[in-house]
Amino acid sequence: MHAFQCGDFRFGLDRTLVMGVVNLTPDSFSDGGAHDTPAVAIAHAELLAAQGADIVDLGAESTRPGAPVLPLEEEWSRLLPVLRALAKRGLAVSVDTYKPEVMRRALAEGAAMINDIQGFRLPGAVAAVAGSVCGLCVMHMQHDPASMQLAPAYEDVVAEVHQFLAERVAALELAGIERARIVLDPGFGFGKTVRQNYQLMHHLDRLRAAGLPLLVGVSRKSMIGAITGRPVGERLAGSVAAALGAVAHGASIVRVHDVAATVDALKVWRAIASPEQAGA
Ligand code: HH2
Repeated sequence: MHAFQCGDFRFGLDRTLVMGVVNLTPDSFSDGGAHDTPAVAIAHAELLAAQGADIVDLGAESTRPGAPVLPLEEEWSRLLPVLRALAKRGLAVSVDTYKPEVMRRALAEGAAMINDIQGFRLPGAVAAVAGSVCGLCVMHMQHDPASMQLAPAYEDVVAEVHQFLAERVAALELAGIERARIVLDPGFGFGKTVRQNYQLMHHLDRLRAAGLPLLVGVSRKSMIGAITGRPVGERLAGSVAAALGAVAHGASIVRVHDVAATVDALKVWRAIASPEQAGA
C-alpha cells in the first residue's frame, strides 16, 4: 500500500488521513483570533491530535482572499513557540508557508511537513525542502491571495490544475525529491469560482493521474456557504459532507477545522466500505 513520507512519520494511505488546521492569525476567515497566544494554540493543536488528527497544520499568515502579506519575521515569531512545543511533544506538524526562509527555519525546528499554497514556486522554495525528508503539499492557486478571486478564468479548470501540478512534481523530482514525500492539492477557493470548485471536486479522480495522493481542504469555505446559504460558523454539516465527497472521489488527506466530527464521519464511512472490520 502506498505511504506518505512526512519527516520522521510514514503514514499508510489505506485509510484517510486527517490534517487539523490551527491558524495562528488574527484574521483567518473562520478561526482568526481564536488561538492568538501560543498557549491557546498549543492546547488547541493537542486537542485536535487527541481527536484523531494525524497531522496539525500551523498557519501564521491568512490566505483568505485579499489578505495582506505578512512580513517574514512576524510570521516566524507567531510560528516558532507553537511549532517548537508541538514538535517536542512528538506531533506531526505541518507548516503552511510559501516563504523559503520560513520553510528552512521550520524544518530546523522539527516540522514534518511543508504545506505551500504557491506549490513551491518562489525562488529557493524547492531548495529549502530538497535536503530534508519532510512531506510536501503542492497546492494550485491562480494568481495570489490579493487578486485570485477577482476574475478566476480557465478554459478547462481540471486540465489546467492537473497540468500545473504535474509540472510542479516534475520540478520537485528534478531536485531529487522522492515522490513518496509529495501530496497534491487542487487548492479549493484559491482562484476558483464556486462552480469551478465543484467541477474540480467532481473530477478529483482525474487529478490522481499523476499517481500521487490528493489532499483536499474545503472546511468551512465559501463553496460550502454558497450551497447551504450558511455563514462561516454554521458550515459543519456541509464541510463534513464535502470531506466525505472528497474521499469518495479519491482524496487521501482531508484538511479540516472540525477534527472530531470529521473523524467520526470517516469511521462510519470506513465501516460501510469494509463491514468485515466493523466489529461483531
Ligand atoms: N486552505 C487554506 C489555507 N491553506 N492549504 C492547503 N494545502 N489547502 C487548502 O485548501 C488551504 C491551505 C485556507 O483556509 P484557512 O487556513 O482556514 O484560512 P486562512 O487562509 O484565512 O487562514
